[in-house]
Amino acid sequence: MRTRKNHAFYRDTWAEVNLNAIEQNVTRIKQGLPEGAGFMAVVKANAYGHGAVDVAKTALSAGAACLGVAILDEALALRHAGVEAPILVLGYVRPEDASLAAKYNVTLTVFQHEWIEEAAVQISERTGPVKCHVKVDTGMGRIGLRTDGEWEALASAVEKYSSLFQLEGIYTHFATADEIDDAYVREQHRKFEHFLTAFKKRTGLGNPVVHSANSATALRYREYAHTLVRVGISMYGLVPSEEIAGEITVPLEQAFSLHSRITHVKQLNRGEAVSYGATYRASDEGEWIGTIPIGYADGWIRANASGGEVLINGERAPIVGRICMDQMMIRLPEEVARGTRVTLIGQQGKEVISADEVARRLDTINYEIPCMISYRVPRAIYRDGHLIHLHNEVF
Ligand code: PMH
Repeated sequence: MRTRKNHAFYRDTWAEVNLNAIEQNVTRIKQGLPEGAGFMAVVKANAYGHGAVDVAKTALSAGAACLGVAILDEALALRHAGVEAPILVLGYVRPEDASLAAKYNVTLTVFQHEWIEEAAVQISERTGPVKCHVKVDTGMGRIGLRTDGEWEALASAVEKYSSLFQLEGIYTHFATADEIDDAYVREQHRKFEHFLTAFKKRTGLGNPVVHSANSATALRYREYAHTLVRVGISMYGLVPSEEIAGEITVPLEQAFSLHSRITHVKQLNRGEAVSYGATYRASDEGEWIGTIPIGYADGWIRANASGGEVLINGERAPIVGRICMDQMMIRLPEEVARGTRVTLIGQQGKEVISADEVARRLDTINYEIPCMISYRVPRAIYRDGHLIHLHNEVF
């Protein structure tokens, strides 16, 4: 079972990930950074749905210095795949799991002095110290310390167990870097500078790792690059928001596309219905309807039916009727052969359906689109036009 898993798929729906696009995006974003600023490739959530191991390796070979993930499990998966680069867990890790982080040389985010006390019991001189970055909440309101008192308490706890915790860096996260108005970002930066000064003074670290920039910040506020930028969405070729899309001068190429094939074609009489609820009725005599094997269990949620289109033979075709768990229907301009390729996200000829278009349709942000395409859709990983890996989590 084990050897077979992941290497093949037996359905006509798949996602393609173009590693050359990711490589190029990393290179281009890096070119815009100030001299000496490093690049953290944010590969949490299976690299925003693209496949964490391949994206991580590609980003590292394109010049990324380190990786960011959300949870310890994601860091361990990368280690098990042979990735040796520094990895920072951006989210909370349970103190009882700190020893595992130490063992696998995974850097943790710290911001609570009690956490240090609890984790200290779990880490031994044998596992070695766990590397830590201090997280400061300067206005995101998610995780991080907020006051001088909280910083002092954390610093004291770390000093008390100096053989168990190795403070390497300090960081924060911006809440509004993808909006035109910069007032809130400037305010967050000012607060961060305050903690940065206190951090340097207290730790005596001459050259700490300092970072605050997500994609929007890295692309729009060069002066906030510090020693490292943490780039997710734009590495995948997507703009952080529609609001600032016009400001972004770095050319980005979308790496993710989603495809399927026609499994069944039929002609309906006027008034005949399609799918649950029989909500769609053929308005013309002899309307051609195609069935595609993708549905809401694939993350292709039902809301895609309202106003949604796909590409077939280089043309747009509307989704008709309700989207089912595993299948949906489209109206075809003419009869097409079973097996004809359908593109749900991506390009066919001159037509493109971008992740941004799907996000607008679903009234959400582009980040959600590749993330929501579920485990059931195999990821076909391409480099230089060749399929190099296939990830099928089902079989
Ligand atoms: N750093 C942290 C702490 C993050 O949470 C994220 C993204 C990034 C960097 C990368 O941001 P980018 O993709 O805009 O470049 N985190 C999230 C999130 O929690 N929800 O959406 C994006």
